[in-house]
Amino acid sequence: MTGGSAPHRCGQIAIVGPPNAGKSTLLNRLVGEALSIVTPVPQTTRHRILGILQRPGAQAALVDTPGFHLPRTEMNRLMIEALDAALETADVFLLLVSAAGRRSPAERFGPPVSQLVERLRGRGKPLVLAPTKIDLVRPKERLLPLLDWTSRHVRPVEQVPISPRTGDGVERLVEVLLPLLPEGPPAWAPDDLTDRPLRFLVAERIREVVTRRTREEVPHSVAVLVERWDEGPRATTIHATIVVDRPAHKRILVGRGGAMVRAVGIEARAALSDLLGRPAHLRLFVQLHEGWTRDPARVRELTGE
Ligand SMILES: Nc1nc2c(ncn2[C@@H]2O[C@H](COP(=O)(O)OP(=O)(O)OP(=O)(O)O)[C@@H](O)[C@H]2O)c(=O)[nH]1
Ligand SMILES: [Mg+2]
Repeated sequence: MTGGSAPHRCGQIAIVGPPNAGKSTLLNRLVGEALSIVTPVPQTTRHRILGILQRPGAQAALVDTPGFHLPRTEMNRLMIEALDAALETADVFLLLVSAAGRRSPAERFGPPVSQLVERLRGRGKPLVLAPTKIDLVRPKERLLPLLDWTSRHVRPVEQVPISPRTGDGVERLVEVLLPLLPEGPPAWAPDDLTDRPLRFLVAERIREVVTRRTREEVPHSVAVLVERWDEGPRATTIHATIVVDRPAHKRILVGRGGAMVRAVGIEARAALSDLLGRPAHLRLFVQLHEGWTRDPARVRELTGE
């Protein structure tokens, strides 16, 4: 957005797509801060995460959403609720679908992505499509059948192939998105990055480390609660509990002689010092709440939604 006489634009962009498409990686790149957690495990993002893209003449509130999937547990259902809430308030939809691998366009856009596209269509807002992970597509001509198929079947207002990881295509995507926002004065202070409280970002950083270090079903059964927070003169001490829903998962997370929880603590402490901009000490506990992912009241309590 350049040119002194152009009107200021301000609005919301919902970043949507199937799990693992690179939505959170893109949000972090656009905001320039690791706000939303990124892991190789599908269904990492659970909440609506808002990051603010600041450009001369425009502000876009980018809403990262949980990957769209068919809900199986109470937690899944809440994740879809978070997605629907983001669709409700958005001015523009940005759909991310991975272009990596050998699946045909029809396979990529089969269920659950087709169901997501249906959900978007009914709302009459502009849809921009960004095929992602193009660093894995060589030669680039291999993108053409996908772009051709989607322009006929999904009919976005524009398509921009991107790599959230390398940044390839991301500036072009911003140039396409900002003019689609409604005119309006700035809604955020120039240095605002997010509307999520620091406590939430801290809990998510810890969950990111746990998710990266554990496998199978464990990441999906983990919640992190920040219990206490002491600002010391030189360091911040954070007391947090990692909640799991099965005895076997507790055994994995504690590890032999406490090795796993200790390793998580060391890695998370470094990430938290980074986030807080001062030394952080972390006291971590592992607690069993059997079956919490299936209990609506517990899910709300433990995920803070
Ligand atoms: N090669 C490659 N990998 C990427 C790219 N973007 C993201 N990834 C990786 O893909 C995985 C998933 O990325 P996320 O950003 O967490 O994906 P997401 O869409 O937010 O996933 P959910 O929150 O589970 O819905 C991570 O391991 C990322 O590092 C990309 O452009 N290229
Ligand atoms: Mg995510």
